[in-house]
Amino acid sequence: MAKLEILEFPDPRLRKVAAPVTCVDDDIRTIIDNMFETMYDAPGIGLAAIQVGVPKRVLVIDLQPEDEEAEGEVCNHGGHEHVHYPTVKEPRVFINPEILDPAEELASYQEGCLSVPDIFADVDRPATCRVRYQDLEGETHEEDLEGLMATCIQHEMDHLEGILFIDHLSRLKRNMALKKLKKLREAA
Ligand code: GNR
Ligand code: NI
Repeated sequence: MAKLEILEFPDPRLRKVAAPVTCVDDDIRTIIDNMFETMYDAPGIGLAAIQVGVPKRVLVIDLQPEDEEAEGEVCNHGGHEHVHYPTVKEPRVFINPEILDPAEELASYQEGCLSVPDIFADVDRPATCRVRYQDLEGETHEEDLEGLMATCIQHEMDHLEGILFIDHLSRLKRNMALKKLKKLREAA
């Protein structure tokens, strides 16, 4: 496995429309292995192949949910007591994904993007949707998604069309985000 370089805004390669995968072969499976290593290292909950310079319609996602069956650790910062559980790995691969039946109802999540580091903003998207995709064997599946998974797959699908989450913000909020990104880069 190898960690890959993540392209960052305003790299023009992030604006390309990714091409369908015509054959799910070992080359694609190697890219996917490397995408997982890159995503876990970042760390992030999703990654589109285009973010590592591969303009193909491939996504990996792992929401790494907390395992509430496991023993939690009580934590007390700022006088606010809560429990942290260890996370479990739930790696998901989506090849040639298509979004079906997006809900009219919207949900708002604070999004971030590994290609727009350290910038976070609320984005409204359809609260639920269906996804059709191929797996590592090239088999086609369909699945209903909700919550963070629905948001994340829509964020990743945008990457396949050359769209970034900052494109969904009002001009004022986008300009604020880009100003902050410039400042953070100057400080680094
Ligand atoms: O790590 C990520 N977190 C995230 C949070 C809210 C909505 C979407 C995401 S995806 C992002 C990783 C990334 O940039 N994927 O393209
Ligand atoms: Ni992203």
